[in-house]
Amino acid sequence: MGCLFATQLASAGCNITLLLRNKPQKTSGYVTVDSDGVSRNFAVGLGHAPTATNVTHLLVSTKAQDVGAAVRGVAPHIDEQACIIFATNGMGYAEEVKALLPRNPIYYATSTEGAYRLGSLHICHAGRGQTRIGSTEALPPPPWLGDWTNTGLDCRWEENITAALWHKLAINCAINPLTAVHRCHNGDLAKNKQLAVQVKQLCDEIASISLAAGFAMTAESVHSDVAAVIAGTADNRSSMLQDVVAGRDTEIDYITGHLLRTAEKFGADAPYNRNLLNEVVSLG
Ligand code: KPL
Repeated sequence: MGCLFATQLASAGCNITLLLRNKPQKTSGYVTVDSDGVSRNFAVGLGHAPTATNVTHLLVSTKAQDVGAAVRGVAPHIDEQACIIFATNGMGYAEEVKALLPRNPIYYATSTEGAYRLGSLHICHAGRGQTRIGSTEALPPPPWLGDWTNTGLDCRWEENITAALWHKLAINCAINPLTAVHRCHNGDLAKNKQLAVQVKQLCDEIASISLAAGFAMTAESVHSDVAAVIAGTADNRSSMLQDVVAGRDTEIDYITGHLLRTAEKFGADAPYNRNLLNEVVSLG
């Protein structure tokens, strides 16, 4: 998603530098985006966090478990006004950043755009969706929102981004861990009767926790929304399954882990989600 946003913002006239995990050989390069059978190259700057300078807007699109390290790497080079925008799955990863950079304004982006990696700096923009951006600190829409709405993507301001992030978390809780444990496509969660029963059990718990935590709309719609996402992404392998297959750490602590910490806060129990978290942890 980082490459997708970077290329779209670059084409809207923003000065973009991709901060790569490993130090790049060059200071500029191209990101290739395949979309509707056409490949397009977008010129971007290339950099490395420890040498980054003049960072005014930091878009963090790492895995949730890598957010802290990624921001720590750039922190010495960004000033107090620099905006931090998280485009990351899950919830509960921003606390470490807030402790590190207490004065910087923080925003969140949650997206249903479909994009996957084909290679280094090469992605496929597979499906159109919507990106909602908002603040959990009651900040007003920032001036740079116009850069996002000028991209070819459907981007809009979201007044209640916490509810939007929670809704995405609820969907991910019901789909990602189960597909990772059973190494199946999203669609198998509806096709396979036993898995469909498990989805229902997970959703029942997610609905009760959502209600207790004040997310009544998610509580009401989670069963049907999960069914719709399973149908709409039937041939996909969830991001958590891809992490497991690639031997990477998963985002389970920021997805089901966050759900369970919220449940605990409200004195609720969620045994199906807890067992599933333990199963995913034992995979690694
Ligand atoms: O967001 C996803 C993910 O894989 O992380 C879903 C919606 C489950 C699509 O696969």
